[in-house]
Amino acid sequence: MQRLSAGTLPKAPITGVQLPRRPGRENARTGLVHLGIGAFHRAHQAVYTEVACAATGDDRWGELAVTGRSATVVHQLEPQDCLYGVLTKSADETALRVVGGIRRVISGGDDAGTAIAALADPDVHAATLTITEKGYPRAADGGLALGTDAVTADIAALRAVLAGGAPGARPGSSVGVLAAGLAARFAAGGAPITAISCDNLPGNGSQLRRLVHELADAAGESELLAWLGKAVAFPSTMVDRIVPATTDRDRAEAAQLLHLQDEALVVAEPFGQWVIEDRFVAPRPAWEEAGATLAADVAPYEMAKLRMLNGTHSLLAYLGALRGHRTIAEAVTDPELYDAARALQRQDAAPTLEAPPGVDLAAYGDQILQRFANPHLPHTTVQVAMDGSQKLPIRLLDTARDRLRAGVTPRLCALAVAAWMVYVHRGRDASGRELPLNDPMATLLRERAAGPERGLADRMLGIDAIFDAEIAGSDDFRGAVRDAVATLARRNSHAAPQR
Ligand code: NAI
Ligand code: CS2
Repeated sequence: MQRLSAGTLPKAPITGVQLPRRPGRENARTGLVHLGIGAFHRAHQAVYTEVACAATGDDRWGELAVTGRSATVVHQLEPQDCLYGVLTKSADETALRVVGGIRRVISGGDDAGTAIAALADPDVHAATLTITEKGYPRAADGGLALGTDAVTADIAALRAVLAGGAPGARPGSSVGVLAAGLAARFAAGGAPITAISCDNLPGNGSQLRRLVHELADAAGESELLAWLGKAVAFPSTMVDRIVPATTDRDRAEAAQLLHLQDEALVVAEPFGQWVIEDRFVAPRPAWEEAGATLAADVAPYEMAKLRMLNGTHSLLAYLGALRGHRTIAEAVTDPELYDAARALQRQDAAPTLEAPPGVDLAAYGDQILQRFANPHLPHTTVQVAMDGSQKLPIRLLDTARDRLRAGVTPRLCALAVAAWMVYVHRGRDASGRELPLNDPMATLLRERAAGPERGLADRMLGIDAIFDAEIAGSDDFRGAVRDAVATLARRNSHAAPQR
């Protein structure tokens, strides 16, 4: 079967497939840079841009897509002239849309210079990022992780750009690539630009702004720092669409519809939501034409989503994986786990939230559980389980802290945390199937998890990069986690030995 490309696209069937509708794809100017071209961006922001440009005829928004480090997506997209499909799957629909907004894809490692030059281009008015929670070089207090190799390289690269771009000074992180690009933009005249984090972080725009500003400050570049404060906006966003890693089965299904092989396919649920803080200093695509919400305050949307959806996702991922459920859909249709998930939403998360305008939190939570149950979306428990050291503080411990301050013990948060600890400790599910530990802190986690299950909670709660003094110092929370670990141990007592 031929591969999808600009040359073969005309051979695609005209029914059953939505083809790129934006005018003059071949001559669209590059107006956007995306850092972290993964599955989610292709199924979310890039689709909003595609629909917005088709609706308005605006041809300013071609995109330069930059990977984190891996060149895999480069090899998937480049031979396809950066065309790819989004396969939407649910009980009610299977639909394939071919997206044509990416004009070029490069590796953020080898081609950082190209990304930096693009960010300096006055025709580029916005940058978006989906670099994962671990892509932000933060210290425990949320500030810049000064002294790390990545940040040291970021500072050197930023200085090199301002000194005329010494060769070889490659940034150490994607935030460093952004900062070096902004420095190049400043040096080239300083046209305003908006940098938009689309990662699952609370106050993601403010966090990105803080890191970029602290990089300029650490480099001693006071004029750049002053310019950043005036000419670069960092709006926060809430982003939502379940986009699992693509499987070969997905690719085969899409090939049946497209009659072409698409190695860059992404798969997603029908639901999508994008709430963007209306804080822009430069032009942008008319994303609201595609259903995005521009809001003065994104926080209520962000917190509701991170705590009601992502926190519940993690609870289901760890409890489900330990029980041998391969997918989130299997886990959430397990009655006991469904009840635990709903209780986490209603007893722990919802009381900490200000409902976004017009949102009934109970109904919002039920809709989330229905979305999780989509049997056509192979979202695996182990994929959601990855990077727990980065995710738990955001989606469970912030909730727990608020409940403790209200004088309530967050038992479901404690259960989710305990399930994560047992997941790390056992490394196998009830049937002995290995549970992979994919986490930037894996070495430390394995060290702390080693040893008898008794004492596991105390050993893991001692990791201060994850559990701050308030959480670790709470006897109520510690007791609840210990009890939950003991309960899980009794449940899985027949399971394979620890990792
Ligand atoms: P992915 O694995 O397909 O892509 C991740 C991207 O981030 C890749 O370009 C990778 O090169 C880059 N990356 C990974 N580690 C990095 C690091 N340490 N520094 C810089 N770049 C790094 O993952 P996907 O599905 O695209 O998700 C990415 C992020 O999008 C998530 O972490 C989350 O913050 C956000 N998101 C994902 C959703 C989903 O359902 N997949 C939904 C909502 C938000
Ligand atoms: C998931 C998220 O992998 C995970 O951690 O919880 O990627 C989730 O699918 C999205 O946030 C849904 O919008």
